[in-house]
Amino acid sequence: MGTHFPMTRPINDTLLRALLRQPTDTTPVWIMRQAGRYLPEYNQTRARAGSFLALCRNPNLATEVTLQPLARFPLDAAILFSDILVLPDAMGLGLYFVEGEGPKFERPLREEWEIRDLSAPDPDNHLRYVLDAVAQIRRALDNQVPLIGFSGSPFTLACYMIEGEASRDFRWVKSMLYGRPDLLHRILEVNTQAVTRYLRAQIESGAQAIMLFDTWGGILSSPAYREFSLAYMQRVLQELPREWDGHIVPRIVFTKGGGLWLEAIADCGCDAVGVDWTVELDSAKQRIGHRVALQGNLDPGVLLSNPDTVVREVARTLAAFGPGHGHVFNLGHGITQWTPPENVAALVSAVHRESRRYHNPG
Ligand code: 1CP
Repeated sequence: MGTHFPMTRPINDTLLRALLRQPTDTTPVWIMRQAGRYLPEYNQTRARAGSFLALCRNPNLATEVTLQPLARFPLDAAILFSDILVLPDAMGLGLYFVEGEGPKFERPLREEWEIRDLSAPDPDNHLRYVLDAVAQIRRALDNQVPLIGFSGSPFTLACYMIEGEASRDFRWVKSMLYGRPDLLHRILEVNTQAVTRYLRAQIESGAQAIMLFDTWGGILSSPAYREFSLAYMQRVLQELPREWDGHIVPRIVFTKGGGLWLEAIADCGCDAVGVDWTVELDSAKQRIGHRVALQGNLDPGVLLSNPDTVVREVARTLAAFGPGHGHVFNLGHGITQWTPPENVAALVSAVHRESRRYHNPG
């Protein structure tokens, strides 16, 4: 195991160092959904694949689109091209996409027997195409920058599995949470095991850092967040190997809308906490910066403006974190499909240029 990738560090390891709050010369930057519809070359490859799911299921094409943003911009990390919903798909829920409407499941979890029947898939078997993509991307990267693997959080996956599609009100999830919490806990148990196995398999295939996307934890009350989302992410992180191939595998946890709970999130076993743009980085740093790194948090809407504005907002974000290590620059959520690529170029170069001053000793 692990023999394909002997104990080498990427040539550019600023991401891994920043996640562990070690010194770097600049602030590393990557962008959530950096491979995606704002890039014409992505749309071309997706058209060649036939559909988004076909693209995810083809390791050659998944590798190609993973590398596309890195060919354009000097980003400090690659992120596996896939989707959080391929895991429930491997659990038999039947993922499909309706053009213009987003992801849906053929068999959402509504009946008690469906929930009792649910089980965690074997990633080596049912998610082989993802693991093959991870290994192939690592080979293609040739240790230039580290590769981030990811999964949805147990709770965020449960939201899609129960609603059967994107939701605004989460009526099925909330009615189960308050009416039959035992059933929701049963789903979360299975998801926890599924996510743990899936992330471990990604690490063993070559992922050098991992991220839990808890996109919907922020819809919960504070006590419900701890009970139904955070507790299960903590269990995933407890079960994952801390090191692989002689290197620590840093963990990022991102709860969108989790600004109220930063202290609790910082205690869940992660190395870095992702923050959205509603949080000020200076106050987040004061609250938890002595324990974990911070990742974020430019409003993706800034990228809909112009390069000068982007540079100004980048400088403001870097200044909010201020001097010192342990900041990974990112957006506060995924990049939108209407982003002009030249604004991304301005963002990446501004982060590298403007951040030097905050890393100089003395
Ligand atoms: O039409 C297309 O080409 C599909 C658009 C798309 C893309 C590019 C989807 C459908 N997923 C992705 C890729 C993706 N999804 C990545 C790739 C790696 C990267 O470059 O960053 C990642 C990390 C995700 C994760 C993901 N999928 C999340 C968590 C992060 C987040 O944005 O909050 C969620 C919630 C999803 C579900 C999903 N998949 C796709 C869509 C449009 C959605 C959102 C559905 C909704 O609105 O609820």
